[in-house]
Amino acid sequence: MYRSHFIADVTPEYDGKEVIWAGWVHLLRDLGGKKFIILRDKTGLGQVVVDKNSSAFGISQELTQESVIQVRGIVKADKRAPRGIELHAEEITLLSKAKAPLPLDVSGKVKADIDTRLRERVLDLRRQEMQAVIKIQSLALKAFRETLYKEGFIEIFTPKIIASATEGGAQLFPVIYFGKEAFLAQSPQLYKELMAGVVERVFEVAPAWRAEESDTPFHLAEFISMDVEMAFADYNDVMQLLEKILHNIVKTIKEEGKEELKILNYEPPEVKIPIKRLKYTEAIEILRSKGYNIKFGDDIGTPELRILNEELKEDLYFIIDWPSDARPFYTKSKSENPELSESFDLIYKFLEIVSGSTRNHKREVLEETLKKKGLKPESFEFFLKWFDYGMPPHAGFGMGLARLMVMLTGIQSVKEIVPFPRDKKRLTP
Ligand code: AMO
Repeated sequence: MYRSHFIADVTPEYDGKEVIWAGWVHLLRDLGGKKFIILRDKTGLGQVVVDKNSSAFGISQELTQESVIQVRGIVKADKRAPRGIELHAEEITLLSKAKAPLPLDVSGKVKADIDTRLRERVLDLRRQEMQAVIKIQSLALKAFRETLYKEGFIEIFTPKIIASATEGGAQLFPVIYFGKEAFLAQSPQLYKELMAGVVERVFEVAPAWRAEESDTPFHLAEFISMDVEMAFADYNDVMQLLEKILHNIVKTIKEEGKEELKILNYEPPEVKIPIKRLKYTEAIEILRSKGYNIKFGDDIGTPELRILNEELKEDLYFIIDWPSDARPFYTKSKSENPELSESFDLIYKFLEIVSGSTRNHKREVLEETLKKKGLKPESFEFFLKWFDYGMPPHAGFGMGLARLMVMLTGIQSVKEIVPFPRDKKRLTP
């Protein structure tokens, strides 16, 4: 048994009892012949006191910051100590000695730049702030899954080595697959659609890969995509589902992540339902009225999104009904105006977090849109074939976890959020 209690579980009521803690040496201090060890475990920090005449004193002299130790001792209630208790060490076992000096200060007193932080990443992740980010992300995933289970969705996995592009060809990572060319999945798009044609309501949380050339704070070469696909539904239905999901995610984090939000000194925005829906054509009009030279069909970039955010006075808004030409081949056009599509992006301030649509569910239409986009229907036969055998109308969306975390933590770069980010410059650690 390495420990009898986590640090935070020991309260002043334990006065006089023996407990065993295990964790990392966060800080060390010498004071009047005594040694103070601030010990850290996953629940927080606790104070260990080593008296000069304790048999643990000898080994305490050898300790370095971030060494891993086990401490057996007697709890003393003391109002002056952090959390009202301290542990008087009787025995210390050194489980793993850390080299000194550390390349990065885990206590957070000495600030490091982002390149140092990413290079010395495991030490950086041990900092309180990063542990809070990791915990908030886990809460977001829990709320995502719970909301979907409640709505009758099933979690699935789809292949990550695939035969063709789904979101445009330029960003594909090729892999050699038994001598043939294959690619890392940019998105589970086509397979999640096929699965919606089996069990109707599916979701997946999995990595996706894009060989992004642009080095922005919001692009990664590998990101976790939270995907949803729903049969017998259109884009309005999935936007409503997304509103519920986001509402529950923020609620869960505010309720269960109070400590973590306090550490980050951040409050995520309330998700007011319904979230504002702005038509693409209205967005273009607003931007033109502000002097932007933007025409129908153009993408709406970050500077333009910032303007919309200011004009709408909403931090969270949908831009709906994008031009059909600007969306992937699987996106359904509006029947009354085929120039526009049944599609949406969810924007947080100036950042696209989610993208979704009603899908084409007729084979002839898919073949036509593939050709229009210069793609060969034959290359997609593995997908199209199943549209001959009963594919229900369906809709869905994909949400980038790291971008969602920008909204949930206030951290302005996905590279700081993801534990081991992959981008053009980084393949290790
Ligand atoms: P899209 O290409 O818009 O849509 O991607 C969906 C969401 O994934 C996130 N994202 C990224 N996050 C970090 N780094 C990247 N390089 C990156 N690229 C995308 C964004 C984005 O909103 N198949 C469709 C979704 C659907 O319609 O179901 C798709 O992939 O948050």
